[in-house]
Formats: sequence, structure tokens, C-alpha cells
Amino acid sequence: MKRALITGVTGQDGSFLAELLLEKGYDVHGTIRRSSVDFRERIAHLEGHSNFHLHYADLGDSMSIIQVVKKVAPDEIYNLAAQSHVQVSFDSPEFTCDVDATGVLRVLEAVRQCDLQDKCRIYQASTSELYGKVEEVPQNENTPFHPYSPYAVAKQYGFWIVKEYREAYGMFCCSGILFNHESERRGETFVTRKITLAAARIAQGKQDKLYLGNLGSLRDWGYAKDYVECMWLILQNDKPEDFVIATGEQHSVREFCQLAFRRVGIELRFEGEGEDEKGIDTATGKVLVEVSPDFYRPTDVVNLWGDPTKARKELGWNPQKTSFEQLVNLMVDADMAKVAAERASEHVKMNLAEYLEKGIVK
Ligand code: NAP
Ligand code: G4F
Repeated sequence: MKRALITGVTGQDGSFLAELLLEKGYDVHGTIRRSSVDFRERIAHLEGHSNFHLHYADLGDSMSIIQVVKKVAPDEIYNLAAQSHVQVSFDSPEFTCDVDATGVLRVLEAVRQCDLQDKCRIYQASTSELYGKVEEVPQNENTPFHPYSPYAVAKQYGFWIVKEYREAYGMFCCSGILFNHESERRGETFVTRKITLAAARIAQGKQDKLYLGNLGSLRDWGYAKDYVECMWLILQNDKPEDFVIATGEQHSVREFCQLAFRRVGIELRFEGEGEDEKGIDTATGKVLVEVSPDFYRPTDVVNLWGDPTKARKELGWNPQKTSFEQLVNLMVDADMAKVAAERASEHVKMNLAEYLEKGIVK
């Protein structure tokens, strides 16, 4: 039985990857961080599985990483842990650097110090943000990097240190340069999930308006569940190499909004420009989407579009398994169900309060 260690197992990708590896018969170990609230909803369904184990470790703490690598002695490490929010990296640049840059070095060194460098394969969660202020469209493995946020600069160090350890020590370590991938488990402050949740809330009368930043920003959005399969394929390859993982299709934030609202039965028309642009419900004339400069970034990456040819040819990976429309629809449907369930439980609580007041229940 192969043993895998996933850092960041509580995240969107970590949870999907843990499921995939368990299905493949792996013994799966994940790292978690101590928190004052117990918030592990993405992996709650896996806890208790006999091949699923959790360990405390923090990418800012090399002792904790060495300890877990020594204890687990993994065949494969998937280093997914990161401060992954680009806008937050402008507010917490030092923390982002420590976790997203030095953290990668800590993982690589832990493997060497535990004498596992010839046995353990390492996957590093790299990112299309490295292309940043893009120098070529679409972007492939040979496109020059131009990182454009503290997050991207930190991730660039991670990319190069992985390459360095591969060349200097002959380690099997690789980076997946993943373009944006989303799902019903995506964090609620990333733009896609913010939109699908808002569309669901607006459709069910729980929210009036959605405020967004740059509506014209372009992304190559895929489905996270399809992308974790590629992480695994990269480590099963004959040679340690880096791969671009993307769908090969590009859409704007505005288009994402239109599709998401359409799924809940609202047709949006966009009018105006820049900060004055608005998304209007064509049936009622109500303004449902507005621009707020609060969501603008000091430097924004606006033209990401990946070329997944290498992954398709060399790994046999299918970049078009889930279409853009399917992705939007599955996210909206999950959020419609989530909001409906919240409303139902509010209703029960309200009824209960009323019944208690009237003495109907005691
Ligand atoms: P995510 O949902 O934000 O998950 C990040 C994970 O990292 C969480 O488990 C988080 O733990 C953990 N983490 C954060 N700081 C840590 C620290 N100091 N020590 C240990 N663990 C820490 O991110 P994701 O979307 O799954 O992305 C996974 C990885 O892929 C990240 O490295 C991200 O930068 C990269 N990436 C993502 C995308 C994308 O579109 N999703 C694209 C390219 C690259 P808590 O739950 O305790 O916070
Ligand atoms: O959803 P986002 O915050 O994702 P971003 O910045 O592309 O980063 C994500 O993908 C990267 C891969 O390219 C990962 F490496 C990274 O970890 C993360 O998963 O923003 C997407 C775009 C940006 O241009 C942003 O300016 O949407 C624009 N946007 C417009 N309004 C907004 C908003 N972004 C957010 N988060 N919130 C808004 O209201």
C-alpha cells in the first residue's frame, strides 16, 4: 500500500485529492493546523476512514514538518498548503512569503533530512499567477514568468527551489502550474464562489446585491476534482517534470456572473464602465451587481489562459472533462441547496421560538 502525505488537506484541493487517493487504495496522511474553532468541513466525511490519518504540522515550523515526514515516511508528498488568497497576500506579505516560499524549502529539506530523497516523490502546488503581467497568450511551460503579487513572488521561489532540488540532488520533485480551478468547495471569498453564493442568496431573497472588483478580468477556470487527478498523474510519470494544467478556454468575471445568475433564472444585462458598471436584472430593472473598488488589487493579473497540450499528450489528461457551463451550474446548484437548507433551519428556529413564546412547546 502506497503512503501519501498531503499538506493542506483541509483545503479545496486537499479534500478532493484525499478522496482520490483513498479510492486508489493509498494510505493517506494529511496535515492540519491547530485552530480555536474546529473547522474541517471539507474532510469531515473522511475522518474515521481506516486509511485516513491527520497530523498537526505548520509550513512555518520546520520541526513539525520534519516530525511528520519522519513518522509517515511517505512515498509521495503533495505540498498543497499555502496562504492561497492573492488579495490577502498584499495585506500579509511576510506571512505569505514564509508559508508559500520558505515553506516549500522546509518540505524539501525535511525529505532530505529524513533520508527519503531517493524514495519520496514530491508534488508542488504551483500556479498560473507566475505568469502574472502576462508576456504571452495563451501560456505554456515555456512562457516567461512575471509574478504580479506578493503571493505570486512567493510561489515563484517555490517553483525554482523545487527545480533546484531536482537538479542538485536528483530528487523526483515537480510543479504543477495550475490555472484557476473551482468547485462547490471553493473558499467563499474567491470570485467564482462569491458569485455563485450571491446568486443563490439573491434568488432566495437572502441578499440584495453583489459587490465585485474587476469584472473584465479573464481566467481559465476548470473543475478542481479534474485537476487533482492531474497532480497524481504528474507523480506517476516516468520523469520528474513540470506541467501546465488548464482547460484551454478563457472567460471573464462578467461572463461567469451572467451564467451563474442565468442558472437561478435571472438574466443579467451589464451597463456602464469601470466603477460605474452595473449588472441589471432584465426582468425587473433592479441593479443586482455593482463594482466596489474595495475589491481592486494594487496589481491585478487580468489575462490568464493556459495551454494544456503537454499534460494532454504526455499524461493523457483530458482538460475538457467538465465544461465551463457545467462548472458554473454545479457550483450554483450546490449553493442553491446550501442556502435553501440554511433557510429551512432558520424557519425551524423561528417557529420554535414562536411556539415556545406561545407555550405550544415547552
Ligand atoms: P485553500 O482551499 O486555500 O487551502 C489551503 C490549505 O493550506 C488549507 O488546508 C490551509 O489550512 C493550508 N494552510 C494554509 N497555511 C498553512 C500553514 N502555514 N501551514 C500548514 N497549512 C497551511 O487552497 P486550494 O484552492 O485548495 O489550493 C491548494 C494549493 O494550490 C495552494 O497552494 C494554492 O496556492 C495552489 N493553487 C490553487 C489554485 C486554485 O485555483 N485553487 C491554482 C493554482 C495553485 P487551513 O484550513 O487550516 O487554513
Ligand atoms: O478568484 P480570485 O480571487 O482568484 P485569483 O486571484 O486568480 O487566485 C486564485 O487562482 C490562482 C491561480 O491563477 C491561485 F494561484 C490562487 O491561489 C487562487 O486560487 O480572483 C480572480 C479574478 C482577479 O482578477 C480579481 O481581481 O477576479 C477578480 N475579482 C473581481 N472581483 C475578484 C473580485 N476577486 C475576488 N476574490 N473578489 C472579488 O470581489
